[in-house]
Amino acid sequence: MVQKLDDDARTALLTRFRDWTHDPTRDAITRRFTFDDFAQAFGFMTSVAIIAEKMDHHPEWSNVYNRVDILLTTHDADGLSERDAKLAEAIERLL
Ligand code: HBI
Repeated sequence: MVQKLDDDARTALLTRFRDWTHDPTRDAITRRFTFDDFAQAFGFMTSVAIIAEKMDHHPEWSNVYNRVDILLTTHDADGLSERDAKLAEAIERLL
């Protein structure tokens, strides 16, 4: 069973992922990605989708033209877990 991060681990995650915003109501991290056009945005989403499937950990996200808004949280833990850090790390590597 995946465990929710304790306060120290959460602080460390929020420090590491400075470009993401903590959503305390969901205990999640969110970030907006903006691309040159829809094709670039959708290509990014395709890459993230493949990574998410491999990790069996999936984002909550929305896309409007060249913008992709991603929210990461672990439903099974009802908050942030190490899986969210791993997926955020993998997403940042795509940039
Ligand atoms: N993705 N964000 C997120 N949180 C989960 O708890 C989660 C998931 N993807 C798949 C998954 N859990 C499976 O392990 C469970 O649906 C069985």
